[in-house]
Order: sequence, then C-alpha cells, then structure tokens
Amino acid sequence: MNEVLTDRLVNEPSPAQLLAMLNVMVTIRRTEEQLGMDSKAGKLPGNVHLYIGQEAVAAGVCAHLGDDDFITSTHRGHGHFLAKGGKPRELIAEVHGKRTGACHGLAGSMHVADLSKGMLGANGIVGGGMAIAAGAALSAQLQGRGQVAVVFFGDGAASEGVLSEVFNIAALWKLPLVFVCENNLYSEFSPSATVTAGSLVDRPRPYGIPTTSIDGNDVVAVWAAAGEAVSRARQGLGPSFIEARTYRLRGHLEAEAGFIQTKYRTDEEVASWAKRDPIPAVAARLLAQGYLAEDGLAQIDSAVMLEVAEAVRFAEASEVPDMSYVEAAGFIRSAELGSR
Ligand SMILES: Cc1ncc(C[n+]2csc(CCOP(=O)(O)OP(=O)(O)O)c2C)c(N)n1
Ligand SMILES: [Mg+2]
Repeated sequence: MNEVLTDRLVNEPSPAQLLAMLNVMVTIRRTEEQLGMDSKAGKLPGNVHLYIGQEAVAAGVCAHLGDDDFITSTHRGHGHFLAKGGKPRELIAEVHGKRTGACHGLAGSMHVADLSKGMLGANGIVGGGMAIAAGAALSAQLQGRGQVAVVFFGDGAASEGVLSEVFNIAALWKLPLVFVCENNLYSEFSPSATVTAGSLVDRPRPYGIPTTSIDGNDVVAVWAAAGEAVSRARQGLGPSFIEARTYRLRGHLEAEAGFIQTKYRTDEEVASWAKRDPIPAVAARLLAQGYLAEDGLAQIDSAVMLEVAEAVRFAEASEVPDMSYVEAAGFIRSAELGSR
C-alpha cells in the first residue's frame, strides 16, 4: 500500500513525547466538551463542529511541527488550533465572540487562526485550506529554512477539485507539504461510501506522491507516519499524503439534534468507535510502560479542567468587539465605517 513511507514503527515516540501528546489530546477533549455545553446553553454566537474522537490526528501530526511551520485547517478546527500551540483561553474567548479571543472575536469557531503559531486558519469553505497550504509551502521553499506546511482536510473535502490542482503543483515543484486527510467516514450526514469514489489513499498516486493509510485513532501510528512525511518535506523531497482513518464521536455540528429528524448512523457504530477512544488508549500504553501513574490521567485531566474553567471565566468577563475596534485593527477604513 505504501511505497515510500517505510519503517514507520521502527521510530517510536519517547515517553516524554507521548505524554506531551496525551496532554494535547486531553486539552482538546475538555476544551471542546466545554464548547459543546456552551453551544447547547445558547451562549455562542455561532455553530461549533467538534473534533472529539479525532484528537490523535492533530496531536500526532503537530508534535513534529514548530511555530515556524504552517498548518491550514477546516470547519472542525479547534483541535488543530490547540495542537499547534494555541491556548484554550484564546480559543474559548474567540468562539464566544469576545475581543480577547485569538482573532479579537472576529473569526469565531470556523475561521480561528493564530499566525504567531503558524496556524493559518480554520476554514468554513470545505477544501478552502488546500491552496492556502500550498502557498505556505511555496513560501517555505523559497525561504529555504526547512519549514513545512500541513493541510488538514476531511474525506468529504477530498472530492473538491482544488485537491487535484494542489497535488499537481506540489508534486511538480516538490513543495514541502503534507496532506492529512481525516477520514471520519461521513461528510455532514452522508456516509463516505455514498459520495466518495474509490479509495482516498489511492488518489495521490498518479501524481507520484507517497501515500499511506493509517489508524488515525492510534497516536503512535499518526506520529510515525507524520514524522516521515514531515522529514521528507524538510529534506526537500516533496509532498506526502496520509489518510488517517478516524471517527467523530459527536454530531457533525452540535446543533444537529435540533434539525436532523432521521438517524444517519447507528448507535452500535458510534459505540464501537467510542471503545476505540484514542485518549484512554495512550494512557493505557504509558501506564503499561510505567511512565504514567495509576491516577496519572486523572491528574492531567484535573489540570486541564482548571485551565478550561479559567478560560471560560476569562471569556465570559471579556467584551465583544465593536466597530471602532474593527477599525483600529485595520480591517475597515473610517470612510466605510461612517457609511454603515
Ligand atoms: C465548498 C463547500 N461546500 C459545502 C459546504 C457544506 N459543508 C460543510 S461541512 C461539509 C462536510 C465536510 O465533510 P468532511 O470534509 O468529511 O469533513 P468532516 O465534517 O467530516 O470533518 C459540507 C459539505 C461547505 N462548507 N463548503
Ligand atoms: Mg468527514
């Protein structure tokens, strides 16, 4: 299946690296559970698409990236934001539409970005991050400092035409770009099999792009595949493609219970994937290796919960942006402001 990405399991993360990834995954989980509650309580100005269940993908890939590297994300972008080093309080304040948020409350859940961390943005346009990531990868190539770009996208987005264009130019120009397709088996409420022809892992093959399909709920497998892909990119060997097979444990968006009349996936299917939750799996591995105490996961969890609770208080106490703030931030000219 995999022509060039080889010897993945020879290279395992150290216990410290695995613990760091566990921390990231718990941070994503608890931050998103909070945002899910806030959404249901009507406290958010917009919708949220939660990443719960898919945390191992963002954590395993971003473990290889520094602030100088770039990522682009999707409408389901909170996990990518946090894994790339964004802070829960800046995300929570942003999703609450507050001026203390990562984008001054002007971007919200679906467009949150943190340029200081190379997080070029979530994106409400399905497939919208692909060409942006190619541009970032071209910039990295021209700078010649070994930076890489990673584009996260879903199985549904893989059928957007722009992906072919980006495959073509990335392969031709050997751009330092890593494609990470998170195949969670659904596009909104449509099972992949009803909207996706063939197999995703095969799609980059005609362009000569190395490609692999891995268990996206196994953070070690993600880490290993991403490590090779990022290393290839940093060495100037060009793009790679990773299909990470995973599952979202929540709805397509939190509000869906209010308008979806018919079930589009079975309780059994959700339950079977819940048993493959990536977080307890990592904790069990570290425990078995003697690198996590019996209550180690609970301790990580308590610390994260405190941080999230503090972030919520911070967001709730913060002001919403107003038009003068938008003007000061340089997004709009006073002449335009006057005419509104
Ligand atoms: C260009 C475009 N087409 C359609 C939509 C509506 N839409 C939002 S999310 C989504 C499904 C995306 O599925 P996938 O890429 O698998 O991501 P997932 O939601 O599973 O994470 C669609 C069709 C959109 N936002 N943008
Ligand atoms: Mg999907």
